[in-house]
Amino acid sequence: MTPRERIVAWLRTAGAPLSGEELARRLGCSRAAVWKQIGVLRGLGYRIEARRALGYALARVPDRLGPAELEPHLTGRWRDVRWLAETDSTQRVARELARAGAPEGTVVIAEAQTAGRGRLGRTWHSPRGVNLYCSIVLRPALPPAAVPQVALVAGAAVAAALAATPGVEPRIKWPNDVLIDGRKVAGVLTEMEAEVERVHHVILGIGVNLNASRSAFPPELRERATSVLLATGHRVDRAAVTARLLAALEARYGRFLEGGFEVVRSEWESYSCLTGTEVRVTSPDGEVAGRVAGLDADGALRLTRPDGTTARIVAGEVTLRG
Ligand code: BTX
Repeated sequence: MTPRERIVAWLRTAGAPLSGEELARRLGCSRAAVWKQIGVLRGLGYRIEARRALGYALARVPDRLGPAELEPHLTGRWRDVRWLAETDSTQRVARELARAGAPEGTVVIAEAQTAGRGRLGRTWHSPRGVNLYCSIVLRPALPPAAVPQVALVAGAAVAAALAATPGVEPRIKWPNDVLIDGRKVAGVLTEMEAEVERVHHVILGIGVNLNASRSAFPPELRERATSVLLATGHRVDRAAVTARLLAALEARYGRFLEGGFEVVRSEWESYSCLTGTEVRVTSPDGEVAGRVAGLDADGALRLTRPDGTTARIVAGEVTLRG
């Protein structure tokens, strides 16, 4: 954490005002330097009151997903959060950190993205200050072919984290769209660098629409996208939801690395909106139609074709029939 982030974290947890002298002692700097940092924090939207003879007290924190705002909510071990007011794509930033040796669990969060990425070259619309855009550096000891399972694990974690919000019943559409009331609320993207047998790193990107209003989406998305605010009528505490999501993900990812996708499969299936429905899947191998039977132990989608035979789909786009 930067000195400013540490000041915020201390003021948040102190329970009583902290003197400039105490803050200077903790930071190992002068009181004048503390005063300067407090001024910068005020400029960033923190309301810090100076109580005579007592010290500084934090009256209000801005709605932001920086390390200082997340810290009180974090429960897991992934605590290295790199926050950016704006970037092109957190995927790009996380990839550069990974190439420079950032450890597993390094999290990049931006308040806005100017070139947010979806899968297959698509765009992820990323308006400022209302949603979650994060990328996490992972270093799983997996063969490259197993990496799509990481995205499924992430989909289950997103659904579980959202399900904890009253009134939200998330569903997953294979492979990893998360929907509320049939509209997309979150997307997951995995990008990896690997050799033939060994993964160097996976950058797991997650975008979740939290407090976006209808007008925050471009017209072409308004019928297909939603946010927690739009679905429930209530704004969420973005920092609390983000921390819940990171904890949900870390727990499931750990279980997945130990026991394989099988240990996450039944939870994933409990959120699936496709089981039993008639679908058409477009994949690199062509088009298949059938009824969704479920997921295989490796995360492949199992379809029962009209002639009763089974098809296994490892990648593709699903559309509902009928
Ligand atoms: P996807 O390819 O499944 O979804 C992209 C499609 O979803 C778009 O073509 C559009 O139709 C629709 N869409 C675009 N923006 C939104 C939105 N905000 N809400 C709902 N629907 C939308 C899913 O790709 C993977 C998305 C990952 C996004 C994260 S954000 C943090 C990280 N950084 C980054 O650049 N990408 C990831």
